[in-house]
Amino acid sequence: MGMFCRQCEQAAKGTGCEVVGVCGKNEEVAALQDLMLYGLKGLAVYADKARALGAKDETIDKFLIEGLFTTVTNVDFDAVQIAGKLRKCFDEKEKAKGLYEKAYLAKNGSAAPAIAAGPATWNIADSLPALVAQGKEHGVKTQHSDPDILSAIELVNYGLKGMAAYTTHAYHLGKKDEDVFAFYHKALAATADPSLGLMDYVTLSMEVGKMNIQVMGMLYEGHADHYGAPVPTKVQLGTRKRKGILVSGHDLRMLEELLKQTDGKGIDVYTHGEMLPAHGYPGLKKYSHLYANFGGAWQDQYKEFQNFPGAIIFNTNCIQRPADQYNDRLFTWGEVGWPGVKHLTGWHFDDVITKALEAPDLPDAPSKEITVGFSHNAVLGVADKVIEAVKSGAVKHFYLIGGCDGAKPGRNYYTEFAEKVPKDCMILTLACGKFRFNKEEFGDIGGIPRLLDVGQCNDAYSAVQIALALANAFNCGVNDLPLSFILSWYEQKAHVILLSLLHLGIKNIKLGPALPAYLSPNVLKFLVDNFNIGQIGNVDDDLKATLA
Ligand code: FSO
Ligand code: SF4
Repeated sequence: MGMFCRQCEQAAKGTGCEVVGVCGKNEEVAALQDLMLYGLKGLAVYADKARALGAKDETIDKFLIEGLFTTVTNVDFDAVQIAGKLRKCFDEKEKAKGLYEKAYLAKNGSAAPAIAAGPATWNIADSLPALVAQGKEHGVKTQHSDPDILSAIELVNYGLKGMAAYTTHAYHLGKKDEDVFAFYHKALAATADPSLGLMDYVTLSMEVGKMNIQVMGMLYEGHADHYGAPVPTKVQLGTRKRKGILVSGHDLRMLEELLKQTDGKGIDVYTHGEMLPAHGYPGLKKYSHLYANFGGAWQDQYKEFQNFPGAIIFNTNCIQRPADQYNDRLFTWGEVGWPGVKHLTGWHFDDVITKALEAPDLPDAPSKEITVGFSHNAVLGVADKVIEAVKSGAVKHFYLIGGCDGAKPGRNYYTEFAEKVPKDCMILTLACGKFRFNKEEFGDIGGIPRLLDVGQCNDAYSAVQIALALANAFNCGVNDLPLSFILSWYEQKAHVILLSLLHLGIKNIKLGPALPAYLSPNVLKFLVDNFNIGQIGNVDDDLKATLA
């Protein structure tokens, strides 16, 4: 019995969760998620071979991505729901096998050679306990006996998982790409190829980072095509006395559909966590009932949602075990699941709307306003001013203080760092880590706010565009800019963004609060030797080092 998972920053004792996940994942769900990854590898092996012969099927491509997303931290905790997805996984794997065999026969005039071992041969068990038992045979450590190679395989696995979340959001906005689908198949199939070695996987992990830049770019364009590029926008915090629905997650398309369906119904829609940047998009903020942002980062939901009497819906991570006080007002959607919580599929939100109308009004408690919407379009719109401010010495340094939040006390580092950044320096921020300091006053430099909220974690794409534009303007490399990356990480999306930054050659990143448990000493040494990546330490010392 037992489980082993070390895919997120919360990994117990800094090594891995072995009894129950710190996230709340039990061993049954852990085993089913391991089996999902195993089954998807089998699917990828066949889909990759089929594609090489010119045969493909978008339902297979799409399922692989949704299946990976299911296994991301704080997404799906519902064993029955995952078991259903496993059955679909098996069917899609068999479909990919059929595609491959048919294409092979057509090309060669003979039957395809059978694959005798590995995940391609997986046969689905017929009950939930049997699926769990199967999953236990395919745990994390079974992927390789060499700890360094296992570590490098995990770099790839978790990168693909994180990228899958972004690919799913982009897909919802009509953005998809043949090269991206093909890459998933190639990369995931490679993780099950016993002929590959350490550097093959390290190199592949950098390719995942590269592909993720393309995917984040697709997502950025999907958002901009549908809703216009974000613009600096003041966002109300708190609640007002009307009915309300709180939306948590990252999926803006889902929010848009809900806004359309609640229009004129006397319901306000609130953003939570990573939905905050929605307020900066012209095509979303035009809905006057997209009223405010409520609460802080994901790890505070258990307490904060008890003070939100309306309906609540999660469209992606990070969900936690709900309190009894709001369990019956809570809904999950997309890949998210929690046992006993009503799950919605498709694009109709009648159940949420009915629940919100039945629920009492929210308290009349509006608080302050904050500003969001500083994507690269907005920042580069004032590029002349920014460049001039750097040249004149009015701006000495830029800090990207971004990434995910979490429950560990060491995360106060990021608040303290932001507060101690000298007044002649600017702060770019993104993702949910900013909730630790985004309600503070940072002032401005020559009319440009010192704290610029670039957006969601995937808007790391925008932050990269800002960095590249600055490097271009100053005719230097990104590493030569007065720019430091102070990153907090939590789950696999943050991991894949890190891979993207490393692919771009960005050095001296400070990462915390802890380094990933899945980095073996030798893989970590590779990252330190090549990128001088380091763990956060003491704020004063780290700050001093960036300004040296
Ligand atoms: Fe945070 Fe959760 Fe956006 Fe993550 S809400 S922790 S890395 O899902 O994706 O920043
Ligand atoms: Fe532990 Fe994180 Fe895995 Fe959950 S996802 S079991 S907290 S390592």
